[in-house]
Amino acid sequence: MLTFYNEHHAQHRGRFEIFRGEMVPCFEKPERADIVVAELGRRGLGQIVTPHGVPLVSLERIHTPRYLHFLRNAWSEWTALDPANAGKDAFPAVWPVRTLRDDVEPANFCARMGLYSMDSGTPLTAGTWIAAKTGADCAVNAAHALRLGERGSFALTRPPGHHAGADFFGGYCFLNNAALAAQHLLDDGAKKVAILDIDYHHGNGTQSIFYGRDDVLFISIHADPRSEYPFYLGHADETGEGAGLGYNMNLPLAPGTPPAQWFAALETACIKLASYAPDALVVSLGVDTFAGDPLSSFSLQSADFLRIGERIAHLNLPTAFVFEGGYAVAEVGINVVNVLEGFETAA
Ligand code: SP5
Ligand code: ZN
Repeated sequence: MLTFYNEHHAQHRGRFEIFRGEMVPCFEKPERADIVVAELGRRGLGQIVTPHGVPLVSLERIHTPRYLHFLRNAWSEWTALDPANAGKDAFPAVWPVRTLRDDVEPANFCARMGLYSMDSGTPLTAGTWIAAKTGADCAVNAAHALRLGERGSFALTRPPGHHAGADFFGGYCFLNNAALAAQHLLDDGAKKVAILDIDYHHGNGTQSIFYGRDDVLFISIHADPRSEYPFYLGHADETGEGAGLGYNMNLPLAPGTPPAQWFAALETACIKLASYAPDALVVSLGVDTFAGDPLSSFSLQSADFLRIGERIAHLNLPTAFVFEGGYAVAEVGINVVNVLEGFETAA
């Protein structure tokens, strides 16, 4: 397992998110990745390296130029509004919902924050761009490692990516690392790629990016969006559109679904993956399905994560793992590395 570690991740450090009318400390915090890298080192699961920087045109393969331009300059615009903003995170407060126009980019910074976001739970901070960009570097490097013959690779980065769409941030995500990895595999010669998203939350950004395409199969196992974030996408009847019809599979599970049923969904996903027979697989690796996770109602145990890695290994596909959610900080290292170790030992 070759791990690409985002050494700039801690520069993205949100202070608070809004929850039930209050500002609460961010669940998505730097300690998450610190603990995973420490556990990886402790278990000796292969080399941990820093990624080569990829050009911005690689990001434009997935994200729109105007969104990237916004994200790169957002912090300097925010602090230009008022020097005192340097000590505060930036949040959106207004959104172009149905009947409002999203084709005219407003000059007003707050209006653009809303245009380019989907929720108010994702603070933008001084180091968001450098952390997100270096994370994208990790993802593309992890994908490229497969093209160079690695059997498994890992993009160890935060902030996560799977909720970010072509032109919006949200759900703690800014750049869609898994989508960037999949696109790089295709751009480097793969014909078919699959993305398996096992985060507790539906990967709405990834789904939306590939929804009309048949060169990327997207499969997501997640809590039913009727009751869990991201709420407005992730239902079973979303199967793709146009050329992409049949290349999107959602396996929503009721809140409180026990591990046995979660693994039954994984089996369904793996059968579909095997029949698609991609050249490579990208796994959106969220471990917020863990019993002790503060954001989730599933109840996987730490040992279950070993089984997940083993099952994925049996697909016998070059596989790039990309870190997504997982907020039980004390166990996040064990759970993530268990997946990777399960994958390695089942080789
Ligand atoms: C990548 C990822 O896992 N993003 C998840 C985004 C979830 N955002 C909504 C969080 C709602 C907070 N609910 C707090 C429940 C406390 N018991
Ligand atoms: Zn999640």
